[in-house]
Amino acid sequence: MYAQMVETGATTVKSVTDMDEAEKNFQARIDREIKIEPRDWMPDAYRKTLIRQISQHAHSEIVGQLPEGNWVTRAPSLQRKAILLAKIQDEAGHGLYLYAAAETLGVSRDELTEALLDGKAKYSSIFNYPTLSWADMGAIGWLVDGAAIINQIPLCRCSYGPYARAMVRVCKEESFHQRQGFDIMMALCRGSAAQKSLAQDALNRWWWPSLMMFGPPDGESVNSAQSAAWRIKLFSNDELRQRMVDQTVPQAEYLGLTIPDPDLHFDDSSGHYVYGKIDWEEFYQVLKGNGPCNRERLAARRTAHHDGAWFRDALAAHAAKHAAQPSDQRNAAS
Ligand code: BYC
Repeated sequence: MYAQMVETGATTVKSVTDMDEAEKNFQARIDREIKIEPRDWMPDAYRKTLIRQISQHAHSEIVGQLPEGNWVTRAPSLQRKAILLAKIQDEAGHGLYLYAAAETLGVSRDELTEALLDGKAKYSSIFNYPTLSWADMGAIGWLVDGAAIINQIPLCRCSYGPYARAMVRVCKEESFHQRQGFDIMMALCRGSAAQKSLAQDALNRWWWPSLMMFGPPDGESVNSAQSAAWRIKLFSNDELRQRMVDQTVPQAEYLGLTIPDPDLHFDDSSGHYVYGKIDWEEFYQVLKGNGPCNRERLAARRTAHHDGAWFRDALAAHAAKHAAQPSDQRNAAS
């Protein structure tokens, strides 16, 4: 379960001498930072790599609604509930833009959904952890959306036009999500001792999984070299992870919270925070389907897909009826 079945053929970088004329021209366009558009010629491995990454990203947005959905009915005020609902709705929208961007590469949304539901496609490891208290809504917004922004801002400049353009809007909305999460953390940290301890507990549980979101260390990242050559990836996993640590540690200090890493310290010579060892075994276990909530998340998606079948059928029947009408009747009806 949960193994990537998409063979992209992009785990080694093709050298210029091994490229044919079309591939050389393609690489030259990438190097000149010209965007690649759906109708442009592209190597098969570039297409497959994008389908892999964009669909994983889309699935993450959709599965990412589930941990937060757990708290909609228990939000502490009407205002917090309205904000959380709006955020979750935004994630559905992000999934939609991303599935649409993947479809421009010649794959159907049905195929992508099937790969997720069959456990063949990945989604972000972070969404396989449980949301145990209201403070987790703060920690997710602050840390998970914070990590998402750091990862996705560079994607606004990636080489594939539809993906880059989708990311511009996604990043604007993620920025609002991150602020709402930090606002929840601030409210808890300014509250009672019990509220502050909920915030600390949430940070303790979400800190390391948030750092894992950026993917394996550079030395173990099989896709990075070719994705960097194609300008799908503009920064390495470790570079972005470092950015996350550097940005978040002062925010935790402002909140009066302690990052759960005894080895964390600022290094004057590099100007960066040095952080402790990440438990990569835990990360790989989550990827294999053995995280705390993997089975629950997939079961919830399968149920939702099954329960929504009547609605999809109704939409398809309506579209077919509409298409069968002569165009003058269609215009009068609309
Ligand atoms: N979780 O060679 P690597 C969000 C896989 S949405 C699971 O470095 P790559 C949000 C990787 O797929 C967050 N799997 O891969 C939503 C690869 O396996 P395959 C999602 C992971 O692609 C709602 C293998 O490990 N964001 O933030 O070069 C609410 C080796 O890795 C993970 C995106 O998808 C992981 N964390 O780099 C709130 C952004 N990390 O496919 C927030 C777009 C790695 O070869 N994606 N793997 O079998 C990317 O930027 C890149 O795909 C990654 C990984 C940096 C994630």
